[in-house]
Amino acid sequence: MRRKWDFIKKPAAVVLAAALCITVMPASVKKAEAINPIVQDVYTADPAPMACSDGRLYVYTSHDEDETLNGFYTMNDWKCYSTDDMVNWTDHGTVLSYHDFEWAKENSSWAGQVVERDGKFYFYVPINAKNGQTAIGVAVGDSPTGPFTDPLNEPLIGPAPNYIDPTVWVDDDGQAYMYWGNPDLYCVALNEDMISYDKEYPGSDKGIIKWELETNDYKDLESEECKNVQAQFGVGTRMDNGKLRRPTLYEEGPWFYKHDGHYYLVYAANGIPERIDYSMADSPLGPWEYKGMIMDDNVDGKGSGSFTNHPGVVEYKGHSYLFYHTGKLFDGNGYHRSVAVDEIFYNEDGTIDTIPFTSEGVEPVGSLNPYKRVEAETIEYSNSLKAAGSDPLGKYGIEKEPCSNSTGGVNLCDISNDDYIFIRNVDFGQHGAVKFSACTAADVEAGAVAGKIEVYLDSIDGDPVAEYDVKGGGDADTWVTNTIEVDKSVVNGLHDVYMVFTGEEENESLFKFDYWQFTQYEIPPTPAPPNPTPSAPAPQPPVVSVPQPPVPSAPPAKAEVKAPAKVKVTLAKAGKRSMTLKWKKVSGARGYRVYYSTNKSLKKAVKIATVKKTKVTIKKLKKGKTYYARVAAYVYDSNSKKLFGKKSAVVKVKVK
Ligand code: FUB
Repeated sequence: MRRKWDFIKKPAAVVLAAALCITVMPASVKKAEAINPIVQDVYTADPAPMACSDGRLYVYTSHDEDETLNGFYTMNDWKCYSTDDMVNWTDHGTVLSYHDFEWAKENSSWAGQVVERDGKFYFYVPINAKNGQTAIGVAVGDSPTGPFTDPLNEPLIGPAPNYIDPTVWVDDDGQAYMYWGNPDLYCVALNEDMISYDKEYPGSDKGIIKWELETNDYKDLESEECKNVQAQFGVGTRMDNGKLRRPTLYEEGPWFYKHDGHYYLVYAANGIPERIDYSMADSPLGPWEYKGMIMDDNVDGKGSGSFTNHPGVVEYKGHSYLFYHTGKLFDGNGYHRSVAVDEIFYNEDGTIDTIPFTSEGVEPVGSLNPYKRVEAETIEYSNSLKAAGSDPLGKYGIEKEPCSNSTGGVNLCDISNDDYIFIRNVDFGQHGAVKFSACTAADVEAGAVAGKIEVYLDSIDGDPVAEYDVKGGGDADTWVTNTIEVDKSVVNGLHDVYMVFTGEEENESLFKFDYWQFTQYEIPPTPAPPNPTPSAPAPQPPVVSVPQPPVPSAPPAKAEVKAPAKVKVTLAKAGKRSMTLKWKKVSGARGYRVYYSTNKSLKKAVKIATVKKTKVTIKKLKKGKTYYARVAAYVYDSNSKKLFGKKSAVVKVKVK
């Protein structure tokens, strides 16, 4: 049967087509296949990433409601998503709302940020007080996903005009600072409790340090003070009603952090439409030095689709990322924004290269372990969300809801025939999987089949590797977990996984899906060698029976796996901000790891790329820089861990 998604190809094909500038698919399909925007079922804005001590990267977002009221931001809560590979994102649902602040009003839940300190999570948000003025509140939680509660029962600061967009950084000496504001910029030094600030901070006005950035503050644009703020935040020309309103470029949405000894303030800049600019300083309170643009509002003649932008910068697994928002999701615009991510690069002096907004997003920095419980809401994309852009009636396919299962979180719901989810880079290991389990709920009689989950590897063409019958438990909220067998000779190695849901054509709510898990094949213990041939029996003393403790069984013997041979690189060629490497195939290799850096000895700032083929093109490199690279092959050892062979000789490429 031809399915409604038969024409969709693998994301790799889309990326390749995009790279070759070949238009092979309708734009809507390309959107569905790309990993930017990273959230595709609701509109999200103002991303605030946090690399958590639990090893995951969390991104907190504000939320543009589907229905925009009074032609203005309609925003009532904040959402949270996490990943540990940068491509598969787990949805943690709504983690904070204006209801959590008794003193606050609806429709003003704007750009927040979460900061971890001493095992607690502090969620700083701008929100209007009941009198309608902006204010900054703080809520505290014991886990990155909350619950968060307001310990103050009043704003941390404000209400006052234009108190929006707080950003917090805890410096190396333990002193935390919070910047905020549009169009003026403010900062306070937070106390150690993170929910109050030092009202007597030297040089402040009752604790507040202010950078005056509006024209009104400077009758004389040639004044020392005006020139001083322009040196810190650039020379701006934003006009309103024919009058210059901003003599600087700073607009709003500051993101404050430290990297490699330099302090950074990255912010929305240059009026409307906003781009992203940055300033640097040697100390947390400046003076700042304006450094330029990081992301334009227009790339190749195409706008981002949103008149605002909002940065969030984070270091994760050896990479630096810029989170931002665009209007690129289906039906997107300035009040229907969507969070995206691209990698950013620092030059040796700490300055940051300009990057475009992309639809490809970033490369994976890890693989997904299918032998641990995986939430069904952990996906790279689905054919049935807003991103697919194929829903003329405005009823998007798969939805998510708070999960009624005892484990909480969210689950997938409103699943209909031929909807699918896509999970990238799933590592089944060398020995493979023998079982597949899923936890679902369906509003059918106990034991009756409500639909199927078909699991495909790498492509939805061909045969599924698992066909799981979703059975009911009697009502829509009785959760049922079943297990089926799968063939380990097929389900092994690294794959992208499609889970396709099938069932009655007309039913728009076949079942709900909470989580899934595979079971790994366990190598059976090697049988003990036979006893040596007994020699002639010696005379024996009388037998006395003594109770013996049970003998512990020996751990299963593991077959020894040899490391693969050294790689020989045959081509190292420069491209425009890219380099292409080719090497000879190594017998038995399951994949290759490429190590590259601008550091000659390949000891510092080394990045890696893991590939299956004997060729790679590494993109987004620094223009004009010389890169050094080496390649190693790997196999899987008996514990399904990668076992690397010797690295190739170092090759050198000067990027164009
Ligand atoms: O999301 C509402 C406002 O738009 C934010 O607070 C600003 O940073 C801009 O993104």
